[in-house]
Amino acid sequence: MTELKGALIGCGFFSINQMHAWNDVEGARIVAICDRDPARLKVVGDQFGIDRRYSDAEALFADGGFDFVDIATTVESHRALVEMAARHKVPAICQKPFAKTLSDAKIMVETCRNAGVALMVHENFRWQTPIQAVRKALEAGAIGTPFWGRFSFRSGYDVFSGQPYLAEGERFIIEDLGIHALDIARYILGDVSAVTARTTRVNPKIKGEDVATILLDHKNGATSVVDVSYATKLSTEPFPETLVELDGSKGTIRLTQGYGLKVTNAQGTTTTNVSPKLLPWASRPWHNIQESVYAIQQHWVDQLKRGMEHSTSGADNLRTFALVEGAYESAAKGQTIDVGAML
Ligand code: NAD
Ligand code: 89Y
Repeated sequence: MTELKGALIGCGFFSINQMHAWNDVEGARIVAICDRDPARLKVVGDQFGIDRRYSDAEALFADGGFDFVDIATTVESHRALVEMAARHKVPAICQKPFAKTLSDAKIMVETCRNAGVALMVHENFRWQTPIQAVRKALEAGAIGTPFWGRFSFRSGYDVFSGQPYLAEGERFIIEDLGIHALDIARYILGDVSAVTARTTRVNPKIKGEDVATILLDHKNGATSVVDVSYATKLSTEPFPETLVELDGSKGTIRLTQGYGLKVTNAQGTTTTNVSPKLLPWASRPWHNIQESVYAIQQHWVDQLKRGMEHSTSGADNLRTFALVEGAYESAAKGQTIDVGAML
């Protein structure tokens, strides 16, 4: 099998996971890295034995010699880097949040489409083993037709020590974390026609909202609640688990804290342990996220080789990103937002 060569831009906090995962992925390897911060470039270059190092993305693309680019920077640079990739006809993965605004995101999708290059958003939470298990149970018909769901991420984990920028933005939890839970809601219950949200900030040391409660009207008639909080102190810290509740015409699914999957229907109740694997380079409690990084990157390679669209393609992610923008607009106006009108 031909091995794809990749370049990674952005050697920060989360890129370490992506670099480890690239080592494990079959059919691809990273041949060049880029970061405008020389200290970070050196740390990642030395740790992963990458000799081709760039402080400027234009210089990286000008030299070329890679089949795809993995953009692992924070959101401010995403549009410029995706457009740069398109200009150089290089397929691109872009970290979440995809863009600062939905209109930027639409332009990025259009630019890559016009350039004929694949674009995938690194929206990895749907690739988590427990979320995949929920989807499989649903697809197997275990609870009939779902009519209600809850996708819940409530935590008191200190995310600010590893990612200090999260304390500084006007927007926080919906854009950073709620985006994943909203994507899972779409992945499990399908696309959304309307969104209603309420937000608040509990932690006085941060700028943005750290609690959000979002009501989704799904196009298939189901209703779901996406509730996220980084102000919730529990006896056993659940970070970074998304808990799921689904009620269907023939039964219920509960994904509970500690990675238990409980399916109840006419046959009774089965409980399965759907814990993620602890990959050799991973560490608890991040292993759930880390395993999904490996899964999405393997998916990138597999689909790119087949010439097929990715599960979280740029086009797909517009429909998740619209929920982020819709939730902020709803919270600001105290109104329900028509999602279809945004797309
Ligand atoms: P970070 O600030 O630690 O790292 C970003 C790096 O990008 C920095 O080293 C910075 O110098 C570099 N950079 C920024 N703009 C650049 C440019 N134009 N050219 C070259 N280098 C540039 O941020 P992080 O915590 O690693 O987060 C990166 C992204 O990953 C964010 O968008 C964040 O939301 C996302 N993230 C995703 C997950 C997930 O599970 N998918 C988890 C954590 C973070
Ligand atoms: O940035 C966030 C993400 O994408 O997953 C968890 C996180 O690291 C902190 O909320």
